[in-house]
Amino acid sequence: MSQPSPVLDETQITRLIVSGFAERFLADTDLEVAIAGAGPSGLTAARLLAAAGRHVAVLERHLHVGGGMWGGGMLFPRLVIQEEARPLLEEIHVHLEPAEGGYYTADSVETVAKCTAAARDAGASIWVGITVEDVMVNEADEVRGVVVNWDAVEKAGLHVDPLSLGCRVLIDATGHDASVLRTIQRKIPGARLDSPTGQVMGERSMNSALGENQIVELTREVYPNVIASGMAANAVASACRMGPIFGGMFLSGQKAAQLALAKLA
Ligand code: 48F
Repeated sequence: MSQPSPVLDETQITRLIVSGFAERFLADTDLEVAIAGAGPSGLTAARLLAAAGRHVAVLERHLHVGGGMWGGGMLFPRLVIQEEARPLLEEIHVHLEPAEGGYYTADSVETVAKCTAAARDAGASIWVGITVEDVMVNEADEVRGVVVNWDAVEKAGLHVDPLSLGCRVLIDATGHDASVLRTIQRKIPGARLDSPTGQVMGERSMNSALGENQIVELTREVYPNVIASGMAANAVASACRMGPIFGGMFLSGQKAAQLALAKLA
């Protein structure tokens, strides 16, 4: 016979939520790697770093993860992926359908779910509803952490001070806006990023072949302790956008993880 359910105790439920949150959040105040943005590049970097035993957290401003994956192309929820990125998706059991031209297609909902689950299973924290609104710097203006707040606070325009999480490496995986790097150039006088102008130049109009070719090479440390990944890497250097072909995003996340591991070694 099944046991009767305990009488539900609302205050106990409250304690479980607050203590569970506090325990994990406190542990994440001292990170090896902080990743801003839970799109394909950020989730891939998080999974590979956590699998390598590193203390890593993803901070995502929306209440949902996945970035631009959900909508595929123009809300048609399919992702197109090239051969080079196939192993990164097969190792997390995403079903890839071979298609004409040597491409593969995948269901975007399944891909978001499996990238997310794999990153969590590997041990990465994923915080949603939290915006990276600034960075912490040392005397030499090198980045040594992220400054975070609830996205709801930012949206409501409330005057509420943020909190800070330390990290040795920050990955800007915030997509087309490269929003963390733009904050660095706005807030750190004289900050020069590794781009032809020393600034975030903004992405160039679409050319899928060029954009996909450039993205892995452009995934690099663009400011001391800050690695640009995914579309943020192309946006820094005025490289092309590529539309709904996603292989480069997963490969960029992989390179960002490799670069972060090298810095932590
Ligand atoms: O845009 P997004 O999916 O970035 P990505 O990994 O992938 C790009 C593709 O989705 C697609 C494409 C394919 O060819 O071009 O667009 O480069 O995910 C970026 C995530 O970062 C979050 C944002 O909500 C999104 O989920 N984000 C942006 N700014 C911040 C942030 C911030 N300041 N703090 C936290 N999260």
